[in-house]
Amino acid sequence: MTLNQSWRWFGPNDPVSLRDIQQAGATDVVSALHYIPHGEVWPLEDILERKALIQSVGLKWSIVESVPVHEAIKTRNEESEFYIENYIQTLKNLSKAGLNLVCYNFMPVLDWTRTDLSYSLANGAKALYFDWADLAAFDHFILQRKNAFSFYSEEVVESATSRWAEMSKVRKKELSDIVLMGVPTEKSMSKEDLMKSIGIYAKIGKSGLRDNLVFFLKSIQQTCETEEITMTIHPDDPPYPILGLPRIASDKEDLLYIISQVPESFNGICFCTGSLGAGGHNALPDILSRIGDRVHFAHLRNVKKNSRGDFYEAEHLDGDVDMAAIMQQLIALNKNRERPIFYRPDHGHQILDDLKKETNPGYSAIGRLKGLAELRGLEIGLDR
Ligand code: DNO
Repeated sequence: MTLNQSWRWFGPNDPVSLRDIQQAGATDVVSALHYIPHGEVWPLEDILERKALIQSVGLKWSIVESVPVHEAIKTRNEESEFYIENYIQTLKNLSKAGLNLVCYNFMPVLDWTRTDLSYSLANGAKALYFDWADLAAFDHFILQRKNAFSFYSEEVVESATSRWAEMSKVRKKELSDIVLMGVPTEKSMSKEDLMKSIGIYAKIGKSGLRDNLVFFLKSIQQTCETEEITMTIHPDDPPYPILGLPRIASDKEDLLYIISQVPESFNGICFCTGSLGAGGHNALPDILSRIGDRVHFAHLRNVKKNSRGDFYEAEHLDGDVDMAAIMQQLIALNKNRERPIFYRPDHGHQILDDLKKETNPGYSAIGRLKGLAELRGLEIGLDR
């Protein structure tokens, strides 16, 4: 049995069509009902409609990414019970529709964070970039968080200050929009709401957030077990606390903790090589060797970091992540599975015709097509 190649599709508004996905060589689709506000129940008929649409071209909707976890659950405030009930109902509806592999994250307020969405590479391709000095500039000058600069190294503060002094108005606005942006096609957050959340999470801290995750998992456990649903948590991206927000899925210790607290098999992991790989503290083959039996889904993507921890998204087989080593481990893990491990080429460069098109950041067609082709080749070659 080979690994399963899937592809993220944002739905009918995605500029990448289902035909494109098929032509790119994927068999399975990763999708979500992004138009439903976080926390609301996904109606069964909406799920079935999306499923039918995907099936109409001969593809299969196999993974739900993400069923977002409402902030009330992450902060476990007085509304959390209501939102957990909603989450459970959504899981039941997904199961009725035959969907039983779910990806989610437990990152406070912001999903993945970058500071530049069109970083130019030497060959003219565009990639996503995360720069600590830009983040510090956002934190101190735009968000104006109290003592923001005290959380960064002197070197980062210096470059943030000088960069800000020369930054155009347009770039300042762009930087702000990029940091406040969440998942493409979903709503961005406001500066004011972000500040409010930072205050709430400061009180919760890392151990409080861990407790809230464990509580959430235990609350949905019975449903997952009855409905045979596997949950896979996506690691923090980047795998560091940012803007004073705690992080609980950033490294080996975090992931082992999550498994140890909720050891039942429904509690799985989405192994994202780009998110984990952005952390200088993370040795990916080692992490995968420890948590491999819990990995049901992988996001395969590469990053290149500098000594300060800034990084850009590199080509899938280039960069700091030894993709061949990871692929070899995934192939070995997959041999003992009843259901194949799914992976998707995560993000891709904006290249060729896509440079002229409006695309969802990280999710243009051609860069991912290239990534998928390389990953498939790698798998077949290594498995021979
Ligand atoms: C970024 C994605 C994430 C991921 C969520 C999972 O490109 O990998 O947005 O979908 O964090 O909940």
